[in-house]
Amino acid sequence: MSLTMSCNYSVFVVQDSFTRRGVRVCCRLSHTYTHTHTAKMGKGSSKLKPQQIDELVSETKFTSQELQQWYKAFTKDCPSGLLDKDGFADIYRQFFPEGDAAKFAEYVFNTFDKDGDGTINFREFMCALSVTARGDADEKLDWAFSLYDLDNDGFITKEEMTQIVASIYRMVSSSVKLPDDESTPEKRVDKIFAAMDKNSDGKLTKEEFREGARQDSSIMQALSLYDGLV
Ligand SMILES: [Ca+2]
Ligand SMILES: [Ca+2]
Ligand SMILES: [Ca+2]
Repeated sequence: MSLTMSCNYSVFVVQDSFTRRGVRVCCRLSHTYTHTHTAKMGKGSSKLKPQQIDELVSETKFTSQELQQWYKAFTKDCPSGLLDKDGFADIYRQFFPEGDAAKFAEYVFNTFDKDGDGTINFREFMCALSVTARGDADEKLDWAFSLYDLDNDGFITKEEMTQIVASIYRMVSSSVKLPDDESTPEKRVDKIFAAMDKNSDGKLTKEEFREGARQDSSIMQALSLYDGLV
C-alpha cells in the first residue's frame, strides 16, 4: 500500500469527526494524492469501462475523470481489484501505530462492504468515499448511524455504541487525554445517550441521532475521538 493511497484512506478516519478540519485534511490529501498518482501513471494502466463510469458518476459525487484516477490508484494498490479486511486494517495501523486498530477497522470495513462478501470492490469503495468525503451533513450522519447500528435493525443500542467506542479507545490508546466523564467507553456512551436518547428507552433511532447531532455539535465530537489527532 503506497503512502499517498494510505493517506487518502485515512479520510475515513478523519471524516468521521464531521469537522471542518476533517474536510480540509481530506481536500489536501486528495489533492496530493491526485497529483502524485497522475504523475506516476504511464500508458497501459487499467481503465474503467464506459458503462461502469456512467454508473458510478450517477451513484457518486465524483466526475468521470476523478473516477478514472481513483481506479488506477485502487488497482495499483489492490491488483486483484478487491480490498480485504487485513489490507484495510493495515491502513489504520499506520495512523495509529501505538494502539490496536483492528477492531475499529473491522467495523468501518463492514460499513463499506455493502454486499457483505468480505471484500471491498471499487464500486463499494467509491460509494463510501463519496459519502464520507463529499456527502452533506445528513448523508454523513446516516453513514455514521450505519457504522454504529451493528445489527442493522434501525436502532443503536447502548451495547452497540459501547462496542464501537471501545474499539476507538483501543485504537487511539494513550494518545488522547480524556476528561473524567469520558474516561471509559461506558461513561462516554452514557454521556452521548443522555443527550441523544430523548425518550430514554436505551436505544437511538435515526431521528434521535440526527436531532442530537444537529442540536449539539459537541455530541458529534463525543462520537468521535479523532479530532485533533490529524
Ligand atoms: Ca463487497
Ligand atoms: Ca442495532
Ligand atoms: Ca430512544
